Amino acid sequence: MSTIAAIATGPAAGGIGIIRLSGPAALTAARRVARALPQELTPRHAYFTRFRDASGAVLDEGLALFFPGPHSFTGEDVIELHAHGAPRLLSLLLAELLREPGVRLATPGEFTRRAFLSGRIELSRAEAVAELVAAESEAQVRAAAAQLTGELNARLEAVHAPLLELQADLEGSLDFPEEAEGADADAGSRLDEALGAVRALLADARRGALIRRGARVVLYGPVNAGKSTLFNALAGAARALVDPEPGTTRDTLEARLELDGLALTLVDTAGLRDDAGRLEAMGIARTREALVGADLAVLVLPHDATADQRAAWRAECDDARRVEVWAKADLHPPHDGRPGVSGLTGLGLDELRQHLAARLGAGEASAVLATSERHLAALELVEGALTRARAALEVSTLEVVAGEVGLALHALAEVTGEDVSEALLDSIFARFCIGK
Ligand SMILES: Nc1nc2c(ncn2[C@@H]2O[C@H](COP(=O)(O)OP(=O)(O)O)[C@@H](O)[C@H]2O)c(=O)[nH]1
Ligand SMILES: [Mg+2]
Repeated sequence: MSTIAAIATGPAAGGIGIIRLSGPAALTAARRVARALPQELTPRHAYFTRFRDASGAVLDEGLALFFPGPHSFTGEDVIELHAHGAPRLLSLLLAELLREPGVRLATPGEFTRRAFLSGRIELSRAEAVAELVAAESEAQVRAAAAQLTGELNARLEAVHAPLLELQADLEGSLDFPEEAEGADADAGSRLDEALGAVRALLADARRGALIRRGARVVLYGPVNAGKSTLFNALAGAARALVDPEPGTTRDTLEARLELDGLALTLVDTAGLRDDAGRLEAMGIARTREALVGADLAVLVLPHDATADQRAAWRAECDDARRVEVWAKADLHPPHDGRPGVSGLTGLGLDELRQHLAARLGAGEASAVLATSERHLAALELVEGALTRARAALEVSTLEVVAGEVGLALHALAEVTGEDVSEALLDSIFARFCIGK
């Protein structure tokens, strides 16, 4: 097994810069630059030491820590050298370490990959490290932390273990129909229970995926309703042009904001109208595209909208993803239960923010699972297989039921990493940065 080395801290200058080494040659390599380290090192003890180049000239002073395997992050001997966070200094030290035979530069995520391969952490926790490092919003941090502490794994195991037992019982019934008579009698209720747990997981996972990539909220409605004014007010900057002339907005405009810790992309769109000119019609086509990809669409209504008009605008986006607000509430107080907002005066904006946050499940971030598209796809496979197993129990043979349960177990094992291919590992760890 080769020894790997990398700068573990970010590429910019900072107070502290850390170089990490993992593998059998970690300690001998570290001694090339930290020559004064004692012969016997106390594990996890911080040694103050000088760092020198090959000629013996002092480059810096800092700390060296030794984490002997198997009780280290990777399960191998790990050394951390804490120097000052000067990028050029760190690359000089790293170059010196790489001169040690058997030591090479780590590939992206290789430390975490070794931690997974040595059984120190489960795959979902390894992925959580990547999520945490890439987190851009508070919700992403909290969700990644929950995954890091093994919450996802615990919930997967709660589905996996009973299913494994069920499969054993089903196969027992198949192999020895006489002895195992009735072993599958409660298969229906056991499948229902597993299905319930998987569906709950899936719901949280979908919300987790939303947090991960950030939600898209699209403002839409007729021309001149006040969408761009509302967009600017929510974005906190005069990003979109606002004008009494109808059809001012043609391109879709995006602004990034954080709502209750949830990363959010707000999209302003060209207003809907029938008699639009050529350019404006192209803008309206973009509005429709934006609506397709929206997690939530805010229909901005003018006070004088007719029932027919409202029905037509509503038809642009399904009910489940739509929120309706009355615009220009400073001029025209809302006349049904729907909230009124004014981008101009700020009236009703806090309520709108709260409403959007609640609809998107922000704030509940701590209960959310930081799941990737990969988890989501695997959980959908599990749900599909269990649903088919449940149906097969009524109309088909036990072989078919057992087959579907087997598929579900296989998909679950892929999430936990029990049963995972090299190629999948490559694609997962490719998302890491070097040094993690
Ligand atoms: N009084 C008032 N006027 C507004 C409000 N929002 C927009 N307007 C005005 O309505 C016109 C159209 O606004 P705009 O934001 O461009 O609407 P859009 O076409 O839906 O993007 C502009 O003259 C705005 O100043 C509001 O909340 N109150
Ligand atoms: Mg506009």
